[in-house]
Amino acid sequence: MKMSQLLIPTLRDDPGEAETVSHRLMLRAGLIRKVAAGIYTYLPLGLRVIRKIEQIIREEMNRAGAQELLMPIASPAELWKETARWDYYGKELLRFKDRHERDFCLGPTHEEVITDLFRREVRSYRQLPLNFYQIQTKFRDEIRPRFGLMRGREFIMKDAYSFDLDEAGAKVSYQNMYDAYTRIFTRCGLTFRPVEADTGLIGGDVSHEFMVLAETGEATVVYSTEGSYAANLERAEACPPTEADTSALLPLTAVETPQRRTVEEVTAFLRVSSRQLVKTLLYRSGTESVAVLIRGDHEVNEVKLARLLQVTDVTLADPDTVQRLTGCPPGFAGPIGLQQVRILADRAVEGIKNVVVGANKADTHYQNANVGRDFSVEQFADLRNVQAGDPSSRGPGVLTLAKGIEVGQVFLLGTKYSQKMNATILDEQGKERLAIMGCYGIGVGRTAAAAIEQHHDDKGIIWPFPIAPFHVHLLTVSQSEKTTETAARLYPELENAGFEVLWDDRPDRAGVKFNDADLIGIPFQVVIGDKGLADGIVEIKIRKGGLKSRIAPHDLVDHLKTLRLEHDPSVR
Ligand code: 9G3
Repeated sequence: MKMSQLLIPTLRDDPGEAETVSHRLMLRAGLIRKVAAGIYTYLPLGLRVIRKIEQIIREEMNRAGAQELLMPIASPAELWKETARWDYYGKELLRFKDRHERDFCLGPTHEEVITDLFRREVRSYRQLPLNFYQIQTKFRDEIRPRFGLMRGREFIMKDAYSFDLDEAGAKVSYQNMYDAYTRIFTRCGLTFRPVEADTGLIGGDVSHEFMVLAETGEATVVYSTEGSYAANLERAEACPPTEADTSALLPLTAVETPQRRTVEEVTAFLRVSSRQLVKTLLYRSGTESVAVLIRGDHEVNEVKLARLLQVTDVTLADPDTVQRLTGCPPGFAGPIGLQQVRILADRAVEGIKNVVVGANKADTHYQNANVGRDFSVEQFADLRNVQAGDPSSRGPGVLTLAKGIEVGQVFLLGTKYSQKMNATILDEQGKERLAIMGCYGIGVGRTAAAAIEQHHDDKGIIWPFPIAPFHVHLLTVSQSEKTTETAARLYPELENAGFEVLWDDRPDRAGVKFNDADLIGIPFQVVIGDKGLADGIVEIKIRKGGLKSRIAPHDLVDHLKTLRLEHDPSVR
């Protein structure tokens, strides 16, 4: 392809709106352009990357025995009402009416639509297992779309849904997808880690997220320094404390703490460690309020709390609610004498003695408060985020925290959807059974963005060979006949040898072309100019590492074939 004939609007300067490397480089390299918040056009170069990733996904999904179909983007409300998700999701679900005033949404995911297809078309256990996938544009009206393709409102997702007769079969389907995802992200050149994830209230208990380790990731990955335990922060289990405090119980004393509300303010004022303070946080879940006790140096994990309470989400109580429940403004709530609410506590609170707590009175705290003597706790549970250095709850080692980008997630759904939608199949005895489902997603644009986060330098993108928009960037740095003729001869030779070639035939200065080539990040650059040709050579530069070599034009194709063996795992 000639660069003069492709729209590749590279930008020299940093676009102000971009906060992450991948967003910045996707705009600068002319891969994408914004149309509206979280909504982008894929320009020719960006689309080639997307298509490469899609092709890898297709190959591996087909290899895994999944079959491709394509469901509509418009989803009728009736199906979403069957699972109660029409009402469950708020504004994130983009709704519209057709000319007959019938309700629809733009599909944010397709559990309902595929389950409807399954219950209409599949009858017998003999047809199972089944796994359907599609690669399709989804819409979610995110409050805060950002980071370009990383968190868009409109985005391309590969979603897959498996159907099995029993749990054992569903587990095989799940493992099969887990393995396919491992192959997909490996082929895309990513350094990633599958981690245990929370399923929310989806039912079943198995889910993994595929996390690409990157500083700009919005997710927190927790893994053990030894052993194989890895989970996301929502899920990662805290070890209950092993040694109990054996201090003697001291007498409870009320102390004035004027205007000291936060852990920092109170502990500095009272000269105690934040580990000796127990925070009392009031949460609302549906119609109920609960108090959560947590050590001063810990943070409540709201996903764990919601799971314990068996609700979909919890929110911190507003100041008015705090005042109503405790009789004091926020910052001074405590468990002593607290009525009306259940008191839950994190396990780390169980064994500590003589702690500081709020006194349910403005500007007052208690010192030397003790569980059992001064207040009681209805239930102790793991309700906190783990911290770096905590012992692993499974196996040896201590926990390390890192940032990650979630590029894929696999779920064992069980019968959550098949039950609500009555998707049954006949078993060997002719009895109706609910199908056991799994669902599996990959963010295609996010995978491209994650690849850039992992593979770039200060000059631009360094594409992993398998997802690069082109393999060879031919740069002619003079307009002479000799240079043009050489390029025109090498171009088809390279294409015939299986290389995808982008020829920068623009009448620009060499410097501009070099900068654009580094920015766009095609793995092999070939520079053809009068000076080199006079010496009988063209120059090769490998984008990754910047290694340059000089080679006779007639040896170019063979030389690049050899280099490809090193850079393209698919030809090994
Ligand atoms: C919605 C809206 C947003 C959503 C969902 C539904 C997330 C929703 C979870 C999933 C689960 C799996 C199939 C592929 C793999 C992931 N955000 N989820 O269900 F209506 Cl507005 O999408 N779906």
